[in-house]
Amino acid sequence: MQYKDFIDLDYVPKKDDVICDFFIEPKGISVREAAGGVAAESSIGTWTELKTEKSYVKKLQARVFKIEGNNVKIAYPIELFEFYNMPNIMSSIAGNIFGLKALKNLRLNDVIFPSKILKSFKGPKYGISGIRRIMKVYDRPLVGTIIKPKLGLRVEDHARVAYEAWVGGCDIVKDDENLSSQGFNPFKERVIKTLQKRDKAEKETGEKKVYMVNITAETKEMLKRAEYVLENGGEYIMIDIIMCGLSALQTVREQDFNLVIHGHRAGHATFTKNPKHGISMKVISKVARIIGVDQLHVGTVIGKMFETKKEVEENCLVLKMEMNGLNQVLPVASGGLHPGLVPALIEFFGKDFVIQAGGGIHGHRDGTSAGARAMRQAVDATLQGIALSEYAKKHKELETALKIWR
Ligand code: RUB
Ligand code: CA
Repeated sequence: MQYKDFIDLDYVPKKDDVICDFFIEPKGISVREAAGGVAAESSIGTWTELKTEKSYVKKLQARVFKIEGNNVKIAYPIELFEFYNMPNIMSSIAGNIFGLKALKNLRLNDVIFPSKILKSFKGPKYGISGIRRIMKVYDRPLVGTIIKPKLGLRVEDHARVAYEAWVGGCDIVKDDENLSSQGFNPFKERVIKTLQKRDKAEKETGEKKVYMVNITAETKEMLKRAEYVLENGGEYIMIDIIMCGLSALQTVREQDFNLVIHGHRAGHATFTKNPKHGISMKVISKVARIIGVDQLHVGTVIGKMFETKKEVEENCLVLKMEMNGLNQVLPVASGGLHPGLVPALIEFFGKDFVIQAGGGIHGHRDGTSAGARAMRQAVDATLQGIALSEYAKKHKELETALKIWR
């Protein structure tokens, strides 16, 4: 078969097909031929005709069924994939094709997975409703912080900063993505001491508090760390899902631990940032949900990260839309956030999300507790429909925050 044989604009996709939306910019060939090349190289074809081809193999070909400008839709027969094997699926639809010389740019913008594939994965164990049950918070966004400085704090200081954040009003305290078990802050000691502070903060505030421990490591080590968190009374783990990989995430989810999984996406922008090339965060969000994260970073619209409003909207949509009964994933807004941005965040995200701020809490002039208080005040004001500047007149932490960050 040649590349052109993979084009069938009359084809009507079957309900079990995997459907991919690509943006294709060819180099030296037509979009049509390039599209055929993508379909071929991601299914049963290659650059030349083959003597080993059989008629039963041809039945498994992918088909380009729509070309609109540079946007191309390709349908893949479900038999091409092993169910419950996301690396296998992604190696086909997001694999070798990205390296083809005849393509200047290629971007996988969306994938529709048929229900047979969706059903084969576990999906989120807790999701939005499970997290709300654990937190006993139903009517407002959750407020979280990342301990800063992100690296370098010793265990005692790390635990103390966590405590200050909790008593100030944070629901969630999390490790940063690059803190694992360094000499200055070993994992086990950190878990014990920080969870002790969580207990103290819970007693003092009467609120549920959680510590999201970064277990990112080699896969077997990650499992040990997850067990350690569980044994010591933790409810949450965090995984750098891009760097650990889909398979590692699946291995952790597979254990069915009673632990909420927070997906950090450090590194995603290596392939999500260029709008013409790579894989969209929408696809990553879907895949992470299917495998089973409970919450995931999705961008902020207004913070320090690059994503457009449309991208963040799509990320949230695929985390929440009906998908074969999979639980909904809680979106996490993070990156450059501070109290002054809360009204815009709530307007965009609604109530079901985490407002997660590092610098925007620990950078408060009066310290972490004051920063956390300012954040909770901003949430309270916004939900009561009161302008922050007005609320700040009687809430000094918010007043200070609004002066620091404009
Ligand atoms: C934010 C932070 C997170 C980023 C990740 O810290 O540490 O790792 O949000 O980016 P700060 P994204 O609040 O000090 O900016 O959420 O886009 O994946
Ligand atoms: Ca970080």
